[in-house]
Amino acid sequence: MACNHCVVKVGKAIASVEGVVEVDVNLEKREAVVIFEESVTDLGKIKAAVREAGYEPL
Ligand SMILES: [Cu+2]
Repeated sequence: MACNHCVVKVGKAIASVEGVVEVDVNLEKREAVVIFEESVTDLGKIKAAVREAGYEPL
């Protein structure tokens, strides 16, 4: 992630995952805080969405 455009893209990708309640992508820390319903989705699906958007989740 290099700029605010990336932040928006990653944020949208994560937000589009079913079960995600809230997402906050931080450019400086290079991290995303995601609140999601564990009965609906999991970290693997969220990371897959980030990968699909063209970014490599840590
Ligand atoms: Cu960018």
